[in-house]
Amino acid sequence: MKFDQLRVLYHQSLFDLISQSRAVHLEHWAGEEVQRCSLLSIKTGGCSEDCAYCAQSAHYSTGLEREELLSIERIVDVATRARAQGATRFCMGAAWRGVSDGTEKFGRVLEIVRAVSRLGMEVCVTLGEIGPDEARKLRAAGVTAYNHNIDTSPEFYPQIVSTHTFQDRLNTIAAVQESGMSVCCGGIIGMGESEDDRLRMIEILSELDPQPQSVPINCLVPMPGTPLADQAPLDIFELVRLIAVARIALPRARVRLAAGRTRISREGQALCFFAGANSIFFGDKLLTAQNPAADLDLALLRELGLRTEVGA
Ligand code: SAM
Ligand code: DTB
Ligand code: SF4
Repeated sequence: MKFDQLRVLYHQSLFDLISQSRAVHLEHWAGEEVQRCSLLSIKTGGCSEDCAYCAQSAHYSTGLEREELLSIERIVDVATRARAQGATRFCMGAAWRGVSDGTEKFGRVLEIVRAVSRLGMEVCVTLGEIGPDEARKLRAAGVTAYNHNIDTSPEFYPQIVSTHTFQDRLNTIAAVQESGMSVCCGGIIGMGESEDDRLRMIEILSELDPQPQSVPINCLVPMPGTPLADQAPLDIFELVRLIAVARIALPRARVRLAAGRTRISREGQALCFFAGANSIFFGDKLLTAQNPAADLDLALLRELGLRTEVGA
């Protein structure tokens, strides 16, 4: 969908907007169903990139302890527990600029993927920049989805990252699309970008061909030591409006209410689900930041009459 259309949608009265997005949602999805994804940082900190929001960048002193790539045993153990708690998608993140075929670390990642994919969940990885060879091999090893966010508009991107470009992000996404893995691509809001920047981001996501199958909307978690540590929290209605517009522009995508839920009230989250969000990260931790406690999330979903796919 084009920017001008998105702007008209976004600036309607809130109730008109969410009525419309709810109708689109119900055409394509079971309205009461929410997917639970579990996240694990398999390689933490020390990243060469300077993404201004990220606790894992080596450019900032964030107090985060750097860790090497976790062992297969450890990862399979965490994934098995996540499955037992009801997660149907397991996402592994690595603090790398990217990864290349032929390196030892890529070989280890492939082994990890083979082991985790035997557990029967959707397997998602987010390893930074990759090309067609890496994408093909990851898919063959059992990856179902690759997460690579455009994060914001192309116009605002240079204010957030200087060590790689928006076009670099698009190139990786193209390689993933070509490989046949599904694409998980979204962004972050609350970094100081304008509402128009957010709509430009939705425009670009919705114009990808094919559209991404999964769209995480992260609210900035201000990490101490990063340049964005003091950003004010986002207005809840701006978030709800963006989710509604994302639902309308990307009707078949899972729209994930991703990072930052600890600062959103139960009522706010309820509005996000009504507006079209149908997936969350589940479990007490994101990659390095806190997520709401699993029992609180289960209680919230239960009270709202929302159903998770498997388990509870
Ligand atoms: N290094 C890889 C990359 O940049 O693609 C994968 C990991 S990176 C941490 C994955 C995504 O997490 C980022 O693209 C960003 O959208 C999100 N993220 C990271 N730090 C965040 C924060 N403090 N608040 C909200 N989202 C964040
Ligand atoms: C995504 O869009 N959000 C997740 C996942 N993809 C990898 C990561 C959120 C990270 C939040 C900050 C942290 O835990 O350090
Ligand atoms: Fe590195 Fe990814 Fe964090 Fe950027 S977002 S600093 S690439 S881990």
